[in-house]
Amino acid sequence: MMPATSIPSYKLGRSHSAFVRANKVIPGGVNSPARAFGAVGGEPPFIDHAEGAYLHDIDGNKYVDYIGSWGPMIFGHAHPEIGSAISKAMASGTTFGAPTLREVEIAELVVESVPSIEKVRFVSSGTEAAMSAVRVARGVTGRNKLVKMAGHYHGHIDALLVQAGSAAATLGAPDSPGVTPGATADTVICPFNDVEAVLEVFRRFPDQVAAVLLEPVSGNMGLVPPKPGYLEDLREITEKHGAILMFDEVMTGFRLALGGAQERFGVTPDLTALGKIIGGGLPAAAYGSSAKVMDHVSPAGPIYQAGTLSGNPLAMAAGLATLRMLRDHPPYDRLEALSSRLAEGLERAATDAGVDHVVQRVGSMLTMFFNPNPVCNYDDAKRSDTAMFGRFFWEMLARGVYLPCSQFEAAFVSAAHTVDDIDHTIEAASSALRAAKG
Ligand code: KE4
Repeated sequence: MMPATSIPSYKLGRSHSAFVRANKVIPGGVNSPARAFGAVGGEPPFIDHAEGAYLHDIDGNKYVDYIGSWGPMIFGHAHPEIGSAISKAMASGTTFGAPTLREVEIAELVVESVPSIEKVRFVSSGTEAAMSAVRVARGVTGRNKLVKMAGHYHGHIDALLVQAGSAAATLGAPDSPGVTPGATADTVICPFNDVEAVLEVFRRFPDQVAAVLLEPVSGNMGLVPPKPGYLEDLREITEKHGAILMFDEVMTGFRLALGGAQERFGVTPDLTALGKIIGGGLPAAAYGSSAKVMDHVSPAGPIYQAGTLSGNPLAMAAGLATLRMLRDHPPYDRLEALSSRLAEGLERAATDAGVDHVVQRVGSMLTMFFNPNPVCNYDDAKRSDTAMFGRFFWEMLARGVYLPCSQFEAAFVSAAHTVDDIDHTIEAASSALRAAKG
């Protein structure tokens, strides 16, 4: 049941009926598990419409939105420039199954913006981008082993749906029915921020590691930054062993800087996966690397990858409008100011409420862990008080603030948020923390 909240006016009547109806025809009532509130209990509001920094549900509740569709909405919802780009593209048709100039224009912008990319291939989801990039890494190195970090998520790819073992570096075991032991046999799991564990993998599997794959800044275990020097060490180790360093920047790309985490931290990987923001709110993602590596990809080379709606004209229009705004009117200083104000405010509110917490932030991505200690990896994150998070989440929702519905997700600030929105959020947190603490 939904935890009690102290706001009587808050109701989810129509959303409840919608959820019951949805469960009859859609597994779990949602088209992606992250939306189902499994981590916080209760049932999700059904959204009617959104604009700027705000979501409106079908019961008339309004929320300051910190999900931003899990990252894409860096300029907020229903941005007029993006909307008109989509409408204009729509008037010319929605998909052709043939190349268009707009795909070239956005590809040129990606190449211009992302340090590791000289050539890029568009696909339709972050999963597809990461899956294709893994195939390229294995194809160009002729090696099979893949190093993945515990707590990192790269989409629902069989080879990457693996459980994290307890030892420093463990061979992956399937983390979902339907994933075969063979699919994960070549995946090795390491703790994030642990260079020694990665060195151990190269000692155990000499000349067998195709790639080290990671979120350069973790968003999928909550916000966990790389320790100073960690990314640089991985760059050096992979260079030395002829392995590919692959950054999954589906979440951090174009968000932490125009050139993503690799620009912000000054570490250039060999392969990059992109998604979310690159589609401007429509389904688009991409993967890219040097021209030498990417010319191994079909039809230029033998590594096969394809997609009916890859480079879809509407998604390219939305993405191109978004990336051009990011390049021509960069919002990063604004995002930094708003996000640091929010992080400091949450920190003060939790300290005043006497709640164990740590607020971790990089740019406009942040998480308040209900944890007395800094969170440096997945084992640390799992020691957080997730029950407290669930109560806090619902108290905030009832106060008109929509946080990511899991302790193990990052919140996103958009350029559409205002100082008033941030201050409202901090004020709501002050009372929500006391209510949740009990
Ligand atoms: P998609 O296939 O969902 O477009 O992207 C998968 C993916 C790949 N890499 C990273 C770093 C990601 O964060 C994601 C997807 N992120 C989740 C939220 N943590 C999407 C939400 C959902 O699954 O509904």
